[in-house]
Amino acid sequence: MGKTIIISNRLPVQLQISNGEITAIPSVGGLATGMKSVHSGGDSLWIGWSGLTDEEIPDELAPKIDKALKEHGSSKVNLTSSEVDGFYFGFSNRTIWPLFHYFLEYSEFELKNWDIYKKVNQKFADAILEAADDDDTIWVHDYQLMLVPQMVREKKPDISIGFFLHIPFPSFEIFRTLPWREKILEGLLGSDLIGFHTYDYERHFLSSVRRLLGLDVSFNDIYMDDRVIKVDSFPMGIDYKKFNEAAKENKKNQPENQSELQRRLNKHKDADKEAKFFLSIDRLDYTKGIAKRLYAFEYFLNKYPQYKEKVRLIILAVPSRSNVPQYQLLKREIDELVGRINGEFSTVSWTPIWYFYRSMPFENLIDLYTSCDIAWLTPIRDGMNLVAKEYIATRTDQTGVLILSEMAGSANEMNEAMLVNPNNFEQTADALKEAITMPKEEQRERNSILQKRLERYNVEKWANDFMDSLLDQKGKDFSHVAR
Ligand code: GDG
Repeated sequence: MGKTIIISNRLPVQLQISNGEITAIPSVGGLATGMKSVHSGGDSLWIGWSGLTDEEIPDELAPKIDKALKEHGSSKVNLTSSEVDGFYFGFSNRTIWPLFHYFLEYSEFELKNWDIYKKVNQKFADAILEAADDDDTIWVHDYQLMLVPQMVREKKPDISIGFFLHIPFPSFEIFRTLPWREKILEGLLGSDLIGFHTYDYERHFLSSVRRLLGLDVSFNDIYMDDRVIKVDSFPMGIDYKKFNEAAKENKKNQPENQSELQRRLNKHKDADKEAKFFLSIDRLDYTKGIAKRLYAFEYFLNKYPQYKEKVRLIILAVPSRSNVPQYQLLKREIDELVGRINGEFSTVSWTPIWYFYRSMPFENLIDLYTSCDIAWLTPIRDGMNLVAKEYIATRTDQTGVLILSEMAGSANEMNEAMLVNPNNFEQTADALKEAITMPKEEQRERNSILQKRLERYNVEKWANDFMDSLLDQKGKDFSHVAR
């Protein structure tokens, strides 16, 4: 068996240039962690964009960068700033991202961006072809690279290719509006295995394949020429141990070792034992429903005024894609809403919303998870939502309430959470009240079930299941099924 090649838009390392020297710092994100079991040792390679455009890399530093990346088992695809604009900010984030999250009205169908998307996907495919041997296994990640599987298949017909989509696959009625819908499907069908977070996304994809390409689909197998492509769901997990152990350490922290944030949170809790903290953490993205959550919070305070001065909503909104206009508009809307609600309800001793627009270090994330009584995560549409899983993993005494949107992929595996429709303010306000008053015993009952599930189906298991399924698919003899 050959090596494993992982391909994603971004590499799992961050490059830092200082005084002509390069440092490559491994990322701590979910994907990088999850792939550890696959991307370790000498027999794997990760191909992706470094985050620096060609214009940002001085010629004399290019070899140093390649060397630094090689030490992390990585190799970069070079992109110019206009390619990043058309491929990443353009087609990926202004066409596919909104469309696949059902924001049809935000989706732009620009021929120019589609052309750049194709060109950049070819760059990624070429980088794979340059590095790959016939017995290698290729794992392509996410919506930025949907044409890559077919581009590789054309040149290496027998190589093993898997693809995983981290965002929803929309229903046929939405997907059919894309002018390049057949091309996207054909691109994906270069794979041997196509994975989604949920069974619903899998069904939507199969339905589009059947209706747009007229291919034969039987159960979760697609018959195409002399190939059989398997489609399956692999709900992504988290590094449960990492979050759980970080929370245990956090609890042990003496005041002198605590972060400023943790000290402040504790001070407020000590001052009023009845007070409750609601927690909202997302990238600042219109799919995450942050503005709706703020309206629902206002509705809650009006409907249940007895909780004024008793509850506090902590919002961590992580800056994201801030040069895409929809994101700039959303930022303004959220800034205004927070200002308006705080202006309307604040008293001399109470500010209802604490709003952080930034990315926080991991330790502070754990401070928030462990200190907040209720996690309120209600995306309008979300492929999975790992924050919901991380919150539960940090609840070492098993208390805490998770209010989760039905529209998050994770809701499928987290039935013991309080599931709500983010558009239903009445239901959400009632859920908040129920969460505040939920007996600790009930919280523990719900969370112990969730924790067991998350610990078992962790991110390493997710990656291994996908790889096993891909190897299994490759090992099958399909010569008799050619149709
Ligand atoms: C996409 C899909 C799918 C957040 N703020 C900070 C921080 N985070 C970390 C969280 C979590 C991750 O970022 C966010 O993951 P999500 O799954 O919630 O959301 P997306 O970024 O939209 O991810 C999503 C995912 O891919 C995986 O397939 O679940 O549906 O949209 O791990 O912990 N980390 C730090 N500081 C922060 O301020 N350190």
